[in-house]
Amino acid sequence: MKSGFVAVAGRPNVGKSTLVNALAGGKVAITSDKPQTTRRRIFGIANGDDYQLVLADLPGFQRPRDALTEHMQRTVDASLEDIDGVLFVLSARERIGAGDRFIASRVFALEVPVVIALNKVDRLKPGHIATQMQAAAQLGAFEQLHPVSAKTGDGVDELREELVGLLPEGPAYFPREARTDLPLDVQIAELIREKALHLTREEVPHAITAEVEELGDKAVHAVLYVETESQKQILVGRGGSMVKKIGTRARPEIEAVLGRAPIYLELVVKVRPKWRRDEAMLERLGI
Ligand SMILES: Nc1nc2c(ncn2[C@@H]2O[C@H](COP(=O)(O)OP(=O)(O)O)[C@@H](O)[C@H]2O)c(=O)[nH]1
Ligand SMILES: [Mg+2]
Repeated sequence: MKSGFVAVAGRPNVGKSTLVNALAGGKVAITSDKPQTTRRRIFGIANGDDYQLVLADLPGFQRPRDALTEHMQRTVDASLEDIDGVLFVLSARERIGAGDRFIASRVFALEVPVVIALNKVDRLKPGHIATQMQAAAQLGAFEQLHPVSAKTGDGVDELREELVGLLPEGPAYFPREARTDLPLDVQIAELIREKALHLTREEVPHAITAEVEELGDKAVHAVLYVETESQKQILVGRGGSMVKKIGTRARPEIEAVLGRAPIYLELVVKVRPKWRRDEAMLERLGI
């Protein structure tokens, strides 16, 4: 069989995580329109009869500002070693410019095959897509360029086939039914963080992290951490309305991940000043 690793690179918000989910055939990575949604490396695994394609969804390239972003950048650098190819994702909805060229300079220097996905082509005019494809083609010596929509699934099967074509002969690195390498408690914490990200804005999303403290048969105890008392007030909401909403949205997805229902979700909000600079906390979170 064919098996191997493909790293997914691209500017923030171009749809890397959404595309990894589409390629893996199910949700493995959380998504949002907030920067830094993806904080750790997540493997999305696409299994076929005769292949196992492991996609590494990564945080964006960035200049480290604190321990969190430094860890994230280290993750990116480490994940780019020993890969069989790169999936370079661009957004057809935005100008292809300096940010994409910066990432192109990194990925084409890796000396592995690069496949470009021009994402978000849903509801775009063919003329506009053609113009963006021409701009994308200037970025470097790519293998193939695929217009896709991670949202509708258009072009995703063809892209998957192309990526499988880059893989060498090899063993299955993960169980054939696995879709991700994340442990269950981390998957659940990520789902909770996603719902919190969707409901907050400005500096609050950056200050949120989530942790599962107890994962039982029928109950999940989880904590949402923020850095300040005022952020906590926002996440708790009036009379607890916000944290309740986060829980209500997360619960069905948690039940789907665990494959059992009903699950009782106990969710509390705690302040942990400067957790983003706290090496021990980052270690505990596995970031
Ligand atoms: N219209 C459209 N939106 C998309 C598509 N793929 C992703 N998005 C949206 O773009 C935003 C960023 O997606 P995400 O996967 O988190 O981007 P990442 O930062 O590159 O991982 C989210 O709001 C997604 O719903 C697509 O194919 N079409
Ligand atoms: Mg992402």
